[in-house]
Amino acid sequence: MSTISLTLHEIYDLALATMLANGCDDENAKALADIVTRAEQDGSHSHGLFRLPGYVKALRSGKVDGAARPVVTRRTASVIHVDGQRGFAPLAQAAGLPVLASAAAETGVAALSLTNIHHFAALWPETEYLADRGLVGIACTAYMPAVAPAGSTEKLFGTNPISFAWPRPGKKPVCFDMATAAMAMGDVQIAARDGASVPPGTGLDADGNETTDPAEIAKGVLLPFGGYKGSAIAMMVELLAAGLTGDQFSYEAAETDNRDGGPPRGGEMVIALSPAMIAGAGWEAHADAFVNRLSGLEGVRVPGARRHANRSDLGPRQIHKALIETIRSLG
Ligand code: NDP
Ligand code: PYC
Repeated sequence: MSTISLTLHEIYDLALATMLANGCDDENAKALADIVTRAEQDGSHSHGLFRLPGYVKALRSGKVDGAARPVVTRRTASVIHVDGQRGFAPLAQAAGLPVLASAAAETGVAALSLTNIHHFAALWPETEYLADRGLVGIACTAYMPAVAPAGSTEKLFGTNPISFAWPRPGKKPVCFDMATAAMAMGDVQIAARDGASVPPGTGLDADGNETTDPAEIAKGVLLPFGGYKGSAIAMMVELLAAGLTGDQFSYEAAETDNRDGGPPRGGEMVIALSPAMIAGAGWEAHADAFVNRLSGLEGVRVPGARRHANRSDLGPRQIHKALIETIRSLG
């Protein structure tokens, strides 16, 4: 694979310039460039620069308002809503997460629903924001139909990611962030681009046959991870991200989306819990003993550890050359 070396500053500047050149105002462009750069820094390759062409398509088609100003409403002491006003998710999250964190610190538990947003990123930035403030974070969002529920070969669920972060004061949080599909569509697309195969059980081709060819899966369906168990979690994500926020289920998003290749409109649910208020004094040491027991087992690493190790490397990143050329042509 041919690559180009870019520093984190160059990645940020490229993302910022591309968004500004395609209709984002300063605030939206900066929020997006930040999310893209942090994804590349952490090695979340399928949700960093790889997503920029999709963001640009959504701006150019007029689906997304690059100058959107999210509106935050605190409905009760612990229920917060952000209307993203048809913008990309990062600015809406930046507006809502501080309100969510202070509500959870006051009341012990708080929920943030985001609607009218276009989410195309990883979810760990939301949950780690909360964990960095001593809170447990849970976030999920739906997408467009890509995954066949267990028992079916017809797609209904999105790839429906869910992230969970547990705070460890003075240390990096424990954080998982995963599609409920056997593999995120972004990673399937990257495997197809790079001529790689994917593990058996990832998806089916357009005729419903098992295949390890990612290009065939992109034309067919993904499978949920873990059979009916992952399917149940994907269903839960639909209900939390759409049923509970009031925004679109994945199948509804498919009915209204203009198919420009950018992120559809949808909702996101973010929940914050205060262990200090719920478990009380000593919660840090109690949970830490568990995490240490877990990570001390031969062959085990805690989720998030790979990203956190990448994060501490501030050197240049090797980015797919054709992707950089595509992005530069959009600027
Ligand atoms: P992965 O399968 O690569 O990883 C899922 C989680 O498992 C990560 O937290 C990862 O931690 C952890 N993990 C991986 N390997 C191990 C291991 N050997 N031991 C312990 N933990 C491990 O992610 P997915 O492909 O499912 O998802 C990739 C990204 O796609 C996510 O960030 C997700 O939010 C995003 N996505 C976004 C969507 C959207 O609509 N916005 C839709 C679908 C996906 P680590 O990162 O440290 O390796
Ligand atoms: O990788 O499946 C995915 C995805 C969908 C929306 C954003 N990422």
